[in-house]
Amino acid sequence: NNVNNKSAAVQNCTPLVNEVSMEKSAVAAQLSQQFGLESVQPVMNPIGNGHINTTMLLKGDKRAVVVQKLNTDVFPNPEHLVENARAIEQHLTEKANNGEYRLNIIKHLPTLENNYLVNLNDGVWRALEFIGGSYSEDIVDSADKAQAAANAFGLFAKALEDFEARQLHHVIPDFHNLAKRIDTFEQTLAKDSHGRAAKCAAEIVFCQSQFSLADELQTILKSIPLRPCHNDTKINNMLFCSKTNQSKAVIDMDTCMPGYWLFDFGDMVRTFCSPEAEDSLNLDNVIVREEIFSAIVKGYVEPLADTLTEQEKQSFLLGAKVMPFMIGLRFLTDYLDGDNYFAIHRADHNLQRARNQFKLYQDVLAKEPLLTRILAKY
Ligand code: ADP
Ligand code: GN1
Ligand code: MG
Repeated sequence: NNVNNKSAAVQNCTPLVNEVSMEKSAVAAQLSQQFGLESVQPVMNPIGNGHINTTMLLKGDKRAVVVQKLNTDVFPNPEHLVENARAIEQHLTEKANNGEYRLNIIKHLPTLENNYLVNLNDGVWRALEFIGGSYSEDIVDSADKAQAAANAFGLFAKALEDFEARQLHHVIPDFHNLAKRIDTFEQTLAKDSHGRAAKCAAEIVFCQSQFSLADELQTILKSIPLRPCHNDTKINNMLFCSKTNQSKAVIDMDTCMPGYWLFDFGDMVRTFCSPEAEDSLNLDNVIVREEIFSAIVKGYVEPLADTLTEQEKQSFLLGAKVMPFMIGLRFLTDYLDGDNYFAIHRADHNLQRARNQFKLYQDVLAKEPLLTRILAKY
């Protein structure tokens, strides 16, 4: 299972994404046959840097598709995940047909027998249309690109404005419930099943000193509307066009659920603003770049201008604090728990990620007056 895959990956210091417990060529042949690629010798190689699923590009003689082995520890009900994503796909397609959505739409591909999931010995797989001429990035290198990516997430949110959020399954209940994340952290810390608490005493004390953020959040959430949300607006969940560097497609609909836009805004701040990757050890350089923050506000708010309530806009800064803190807390929890959730590629990887996210969170706090002024301008 995934847990074993992860420890093996760490021992050998090889990326988890390369790990497919069945012979890779056998998986490629079976998927190729099921999804009708009509290929004698399909080739399958990892793409992207996602932490959860195993994502591969499956190349046949005539066409290529993206295939993903779903992480069923994280998504115990893959049928629900696919139903959610397909409902959104269909809604976006209608919008695109009416000229109200201009981005590419990631479509699930059916098997020859018209199923969307394939059970192989090593797990559950699905196929997605491959968006060619595109690339994803883990670090944003210019304000223009930050604005383009934020605008894509804004267009996505706008297009889902009239989507009935209640029809979505709660694929991961309490995904952005900070109070629950804190409870889980405290329980994991009390167990300290891998004897790691002593190695991160300073991080534990720091995050415990910030728990009042959860109360602040609970209060604000009472004043803003529940919306259909993406819930994972990290920069590598947006594909850029290779030719124009403009936004091409919002991807990774796995966590689309009812939620609050402050989280989608906050996750962009978390993943666009720092010039360092989420797991960088160069903590001095893990900072909020103000010009990138401005670009996110501009890009995201523009498509939502008619819809966004004043309270919602005011809640965005809290989102910018909550997301780095909450993801840092989740990384630290997973570290204490023995790395069962996020794919890791080296020892202490989750601890390093947690330190990085807490540093970013501290820089958001330090720059709060400035960031508030930037938000107020739009
Ligand atoms: P995860 O759930 O593991 O984050 P994603 O769906 O985000 O998986 O995919 C991981 C990476 O694979 C993306 O960041 C992107 O680089 C690439 N990718 C995923 N889907 C597509 C697609 N349909 N077309 C092109 N590239 C894709
Ligand atoms: C995971 O799947 P991916 O890599 O896009 C995680 C997000 C975290 C992110 C941290 C289902 O996102 O919640 O913010 O890692 N997804 C899930 O990088 O837990
Ligand atoms: Mg992803």
